[in-house]
Amino acid sequence: MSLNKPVVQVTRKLPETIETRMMELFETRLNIDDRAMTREELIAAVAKIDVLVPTVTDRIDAEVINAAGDRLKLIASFGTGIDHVDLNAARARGIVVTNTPGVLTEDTADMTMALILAVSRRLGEGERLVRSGEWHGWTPTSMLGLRLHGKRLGIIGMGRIGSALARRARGFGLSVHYHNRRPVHHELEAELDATYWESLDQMLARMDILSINCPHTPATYHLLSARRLRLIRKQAILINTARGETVDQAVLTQMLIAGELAGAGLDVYEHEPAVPPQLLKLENVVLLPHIGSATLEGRIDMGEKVIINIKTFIDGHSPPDRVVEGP
Ligand code: 8YV
Repeated sequence: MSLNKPVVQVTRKLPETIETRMMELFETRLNIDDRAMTREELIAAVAKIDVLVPTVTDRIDAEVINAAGDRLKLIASFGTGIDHVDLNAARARGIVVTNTPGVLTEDTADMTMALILAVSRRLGEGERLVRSGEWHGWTPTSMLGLRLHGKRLGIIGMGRIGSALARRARGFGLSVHYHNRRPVHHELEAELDATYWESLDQMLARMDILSINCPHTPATYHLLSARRLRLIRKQAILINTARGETVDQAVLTQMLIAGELAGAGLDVYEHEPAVPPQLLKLENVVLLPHIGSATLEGRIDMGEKVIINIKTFIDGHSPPDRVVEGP
């Protein structure tokens, strides 16, 4: 593509510095009031633009992609997970797709560790108790939690975020285990002092804490199926800062209600922004509104990656964070 000022549609409000730079560089259509674009608005928009900058809240499926005009050549997504874009449909139309990997690793690992601490030490419950005015003072046996030091953490997906979590976990005295399609490089495995499990089933049955850190792909949809969830020890806790679709949420909810799992920390859900109402009533569950990467620094870094991807592409080069190659 060789366009001086491509028409770029941004679907959500981005940090101001990013929006301003995009206005300088491109013919940018911003979403100032930050209302999610409807399907009809998306379909109408893609017909007349060169670049689409969607986020996780936009479903860029085959219908949207097929409504694109010939000039739409790049989908530069704002975020790392790319499961909201139909990559096959983009490939078939010769549209390049990019994401923003690497810049939200530390923030998401921090939030995963925060959820591990919150669930094991009952932070949500304690905070609610104090705010309710019903706290009547210290007792030796009230609000007892799970000691982290010496426990086993099983990381499902040892990519960038999984490795960053492992580094933090070691500082808390957790022993690190992981399941991945392949073992990580032996130097990294030694640095993290991590134990590899080829069999997810076997790892699930032995851990005190499990954390999902893999992307959502067709292969990881309901990776934690009903059968696998039932392999987890009753005393264990489950943390998910990846994607809700990696877990059978209905079964997880039932297990938490029935006390077949000690607790859960969830930042993501299967049908966001819907959260199963039964979860809202449970004390042993900490629920967050998909804020794993929500730091100002992270959002600016993500925006800068989007700009670099668009700029390199319009200058005729291959953008650094290609997920789909294009023609
Ligand atoms: C982002 C995320 O905020 O990047 C991801 O994969 O899940 C989030 O942390 C979101 O995707 C922005 O579109």
